[in-house]
Amino acid sequence: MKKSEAASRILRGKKLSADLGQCAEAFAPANIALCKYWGKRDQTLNLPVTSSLSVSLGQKGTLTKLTVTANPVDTVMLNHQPVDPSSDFLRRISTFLDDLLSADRCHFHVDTHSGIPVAAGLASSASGFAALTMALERLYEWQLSATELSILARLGSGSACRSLWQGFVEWQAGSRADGMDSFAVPLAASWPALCIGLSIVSGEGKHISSREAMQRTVETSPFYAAWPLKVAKDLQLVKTALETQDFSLLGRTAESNALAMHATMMSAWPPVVYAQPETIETIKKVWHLRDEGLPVYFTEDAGPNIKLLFLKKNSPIILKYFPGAEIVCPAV
Ligand code: 2P0
Repeated sequence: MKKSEAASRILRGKKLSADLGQCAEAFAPANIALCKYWGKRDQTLNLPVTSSLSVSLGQKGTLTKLTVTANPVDTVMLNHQPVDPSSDFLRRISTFLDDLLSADRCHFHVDTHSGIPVAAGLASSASGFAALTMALERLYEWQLSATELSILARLGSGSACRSLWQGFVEWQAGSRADGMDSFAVPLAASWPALCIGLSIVSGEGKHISSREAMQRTVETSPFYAAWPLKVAKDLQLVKTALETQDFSLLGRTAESNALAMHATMMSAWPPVVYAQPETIETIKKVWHLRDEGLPVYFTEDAGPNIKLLFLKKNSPIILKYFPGAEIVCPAV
């Protein structure tokens, strides 16, 4: 099924035209998966093989303003800089707008501000497509449900469906071919003491997109068959950890899940390794500190940056050992 067909199941009968100069803006947080999404059962609709669970990053995310223009094409500004019209970044936004609104739609000036390095494994496409979806909802006054918005955001980028909420969020994989049962739901859990430390090893773009890397993993890794079994177990463990506020269980499950995901990529062919030497150094430092009795764990996504997991009371000592880390305590 085409994306436009899936989108029209939600937008059928809704207003798709707008007046020149009309504008709307929305913010969406970035999210970090504690149990990862890695592999699709449908590449066009971004339907995942497994469910996943994330925590959103509070005020760290993307603010996007849409303005209807008379231009024959979309124009995009990212953090006050014009984006190259031939770039993948702009093409993905325009294609998403075509899929939702049809190809003979009006065009937009998209002014977007991202508080995170784009394409460095810090979920910038997640907050970007979630913010864009919410800005469209406001501009057209569609009055869609959160579930419907989550499905639309997923068509832009899988993990975007989790960025519509703060706190802990589960993306339910679903099984339908049209993806109408593949959306995220916010979880009731809260954990004010939980902190995430963003340790930026490198703000450089990825050498391979997560889209391509996950497909290669599904197709060639001999270990991929084990991944859905690992996720099923880890999802339950993360949920138990959230219910019982068991930090050690949360930390070791999230860390082990991330390492298992990277093991599937490393065993793909050609292999995919996002880590840089500084990534491994940071991981070893985490393990050393844990051996010394400090409860700190990590997770890593499709990039070289490490996200530290620890409790608020340990923030001073974390900052001592990771002086450049940016601390977010998001799950209030
Ligand atoms: C996650 N990642 O669960 C996993 C962990 C990266 C590693 O979701 O192809 O940008 O647009 O659906 O959402 C990044 O993948 O991929 C991602 P597409 P997306 O956060």
